[in-house]
Parts: sequence; structure tokens; C-alpha cells
Amino acid sequence: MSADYIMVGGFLGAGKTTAMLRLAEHLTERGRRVGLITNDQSHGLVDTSLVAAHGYPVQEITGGCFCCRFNSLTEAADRLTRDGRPDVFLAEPVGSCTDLRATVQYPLSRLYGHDYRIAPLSVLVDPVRARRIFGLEPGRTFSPKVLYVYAKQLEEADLIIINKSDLLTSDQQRTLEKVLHDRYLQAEVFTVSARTGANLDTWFGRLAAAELAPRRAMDVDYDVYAEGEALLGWLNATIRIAASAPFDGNRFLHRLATGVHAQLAADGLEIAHLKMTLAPSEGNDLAALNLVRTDGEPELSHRLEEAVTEGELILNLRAEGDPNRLDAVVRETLRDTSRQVDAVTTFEHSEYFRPARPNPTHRMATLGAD
Ligand SMILES: Nc1nc2c(ncn2[C@@H]2O[C@H](COP(=O)(O)OP(=O)(O)O)[C@@H](O)[C@H]2O)c(=O)[nH]1
Ligand SMILES: [Mg+2]
Repeated sequence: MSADYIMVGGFLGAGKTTAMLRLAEHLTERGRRVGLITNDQSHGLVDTSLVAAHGYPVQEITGGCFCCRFNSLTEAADRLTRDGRPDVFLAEPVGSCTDLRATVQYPLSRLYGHDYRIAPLSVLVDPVRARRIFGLEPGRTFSPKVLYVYAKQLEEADLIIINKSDLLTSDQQRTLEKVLHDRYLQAEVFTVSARTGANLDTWFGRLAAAELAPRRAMDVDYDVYAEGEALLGWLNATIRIAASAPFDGNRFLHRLATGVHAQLAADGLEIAHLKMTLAPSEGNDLAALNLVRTDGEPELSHRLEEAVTEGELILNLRAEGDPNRLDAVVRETLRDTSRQVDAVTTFEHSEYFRPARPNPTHRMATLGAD
């Protein structure tokens, strides 16, 4: 029996997790059994806790991207199969990762073609970020080597999905579609909103119907790719919070994010994605907060219904800058924020680093034998 393997790529903060949850819902409604696979350089992922909170079976691949931990990708699928026999796997690669066609999709198809049908590669785009990068409007962006990775992600896409259409005027949407269309001739371009659901069915329909295009994979300069990724600072922390009395967890997350945001902005660092969840020790309630640009605003996408006294905070931060600085800012702001609610915080896990050079397990430039 062969299961579908669907990968949804795109830069940090583009909306991959949000869109995958929508896709999981869409497929479940049609009688499919889905299993999700999240991925990061290190463990303690907001994405995994969010997906699990929605009730989907999920496996987390940590310690490197899919391409560098290729075997763990099939092992994760096997573990999901043991538990719930999914007939479709949805996999979200790390947002700073590229060359997925040659290092993940072609090897999966060539080595495990009997087990999996590999869907076309979708690459999601945050339109505000993209309009700046492509010079359609002024505003901060990343340095050139990070942008090399960004452009490579789009170059290998079968489907380019402009997400967050709810943030665009029709004129902004049209001009961005035209730029992407003209530059990336190999791809079909769709515009959707994972938040409102607008036009998602068109994309999902195309995913189900289209085949992974068998063209030769793009060339990638792994030195520039590695340097671009290593310009990004990465921080994952899991923190226990215990207060003397119930406090407003939504407000707590918002204050913490606002404090971290203000300091990183003062340093002139570009934030790619700050995301946090706060889960009370009891019950299934969850608050989630995201910030996807230094000149954006922190946004609560899930709110806690009730006040919280004890809980677990997961914080993932990716920004162009020194990881030591990210850690110092997070710790200092957390100290101040928890003092305001008279809470004690304990770091259960904390790692901050620059991603290591990508070193793929396989690299196959073609879908058939070379
Ligand atoms: N306005 C808007 N925000 C969105 C949409 N889709 C995702 N987001 C938000 O973008 C942020 C990053 O989303 P996430 O799915 O975590 O991105 P990922 O890093 O690519 O997985 C979150 O605040 C989401 O709520 C959308 O269609 N419209
Ligand atoms: Mg994600």
C-alpha cells in the first residue's frame, strides 16, 4: 500500500504549520488518515505542541533538517504507521532549508517509491516579507546570503503559494503574483489565506491531482547556503512557570514577546520568527503567539480561556543575529515578565546556536536514474 507524502516548505514564518493544519483538516474530512511530521535543528518545538493540541498524530524530527536526517524521515513515517496507519503524511521542513527536491523528494521516490507517492513541492510565501525582498515596497529584510536561501526555496517549487492574502489589497496581490510568476517560470502560483481559508481548496485540489515534476534539480552552492543559514541565530527553550496565584497567560505571553521584540529591534536584528506556546499543567488549553518580522506586531493565534497558575512555556526564536544575544534577551525579559506575576521560572531545556552546515544523506539531481 502506498501513502501520499506531502511536503510544505517555505521560509520561517510563512505559515507552513497553519496551512498544514488546514490541509490535515481538509483531508480528514474526506476520510483520509493523516500523520504529521515536524522538523527542527533542535527539540522543544512550538509546532509539535500546536499540532498535537489539534489532536493529530505527530512525530518530531530534531537534530537537523530532513535532508541531513533522511533516515529519520522514513522512521518517523514508520512510527506513525504503527500507531494509526496514516495514508497521507504531511511533512514540514525547517524554514531555512532548501534543496529538498534533490535531497528528500527524489531520494524518497527512488528508494521508497513503492511505499510513497510523492506530491509536488509546495513553497509558501509570506507576502509582506516577499514584497520587500522583491522591491515592491520599502522595509527591512535579511542580508544577501540569507536571501540566497530564500530565493533557492522558490526556485525549486512546483507550487508557489502566496499565503496571508487577507493582508493584501488586490493590487498588492496582483503585483506580487506577477513578480513570482515572471521569475519562477517552473512553478504555478496560487494565492491563499490559511487563516480565512480563502482559495485553499484550489491549492489542495492541485496537490492531489498534480505529479512531482521530474525535472533536473537546481544547482546549489552549499558554501553560500551554509553561510546563509549560519547567519541566523536559533533558540529553543522549554520553561516551567509556577506562580503564587492565577495570572492571565495571554497577557503574560504578549508582554514577554513585546519585551523581546523591543530589545531585538533596538539592536537592529531582523526577526524571522518568534513563536511561543503556554500550556497550563492541567487540561488541554493552550495559548500561542507569533511575531514574523521586526517591524511586525506580536499576535496571539490561540488564547487561553482561563487564568493559569502553573504551566509550560515553549519559546522558539529565529532571527538574523548572534544566538548568545538572543538567549540574553530572552532570559532578561522572562525574568522581568515573571516577576510581574510573581512566578518562578525554571529552564527545562534551552539551546541557542547557529545551524550547522547542511550535509545531506543523499543528493539525487534527477527523479529517474542519473
Ligand atoms: N494574516 C494571516 N496570518 C497567517 C496566515 N497563515 C498563518 N498566519 C500567521 O503567520 C504566523 C506564522 O505561522 P506559522 O504557521 O507558524 O508559520 P511557519 O513558520 O511557516 O510554520 C502565525 O502568526 C500565523 O497565525 C494567514 O493566512 N493570514
Ligand atoms: Mg512551522
